[in-house]
Amino acid sequence: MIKNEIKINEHINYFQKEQKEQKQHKQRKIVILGFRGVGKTSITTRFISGFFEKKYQPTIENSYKKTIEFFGNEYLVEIVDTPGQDESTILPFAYNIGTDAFVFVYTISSKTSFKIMKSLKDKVTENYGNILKIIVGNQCDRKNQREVSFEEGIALAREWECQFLECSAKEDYNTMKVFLSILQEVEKKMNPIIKKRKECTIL
Ligand SMILES: Nc1nc2c(ncn2[C@@H]2O[C@H](COP(=O)(O)OP(=O)(O)O)[C@@H](O)[C@H]2O)c(=O)[nH]1
Ligand SMILES: [Mg+2]
Repeated sequence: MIKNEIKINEHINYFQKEQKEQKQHKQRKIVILGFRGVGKTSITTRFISGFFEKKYQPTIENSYKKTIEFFGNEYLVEIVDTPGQDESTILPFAYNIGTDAFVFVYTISSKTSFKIMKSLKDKVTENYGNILKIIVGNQCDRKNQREVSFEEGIALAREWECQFLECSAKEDYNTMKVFLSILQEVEKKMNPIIKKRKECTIL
């Protein structure tokens, strides 16, 4: 009888501990958009597991979760890797549910993948409203095949009033920064007081 009670207490303690740990996680959901073959899956895989896959495998739709520590907080980050879009794609409503930010990816080696961004952004705004975004020019290791300049990337980001980064999933250059930058933006949006304080410090 006493043994059973101890066991039950252990269970309750374990359950309470688990609940407490879960509460400490800030949950964030990020959706990756862009033309097929730009490296959406590669960027996601780099972030989630640190690997790079040379072989191209079209994505159906995958969701991944990873816990990271960032600015003293623990985040449970969900990444939704999408199959790739073009002008005719209809964006599913599900992309909008609980989403904190969108990562718009193109490859610096394809003007088409860059041009598609405009119609994609229009669709996102039309369907989901004005959600946080970041523009990412991937495959920046392919310098000899560059079709989109760094300046063009910056100009688009100015127009969209969002952040811009070039990265290489292959060389693991700036891939982590993509996610940390957008998480920081989400944090700023959720805690405008912190943002204000930071701005004051800069001044
Ligand atoms: N050189 C280079 N190749 C990349 C990079 N990222 C992805 N790739 C390759 O590009 C192809 C498409 O990548 P994938 O992540 O599947 O693109 P997705 O269709 O947007 O998900 C694959 O063969 C990858 O190995 C990169 O940063 N540099
Ligand atoms: Mg993919």
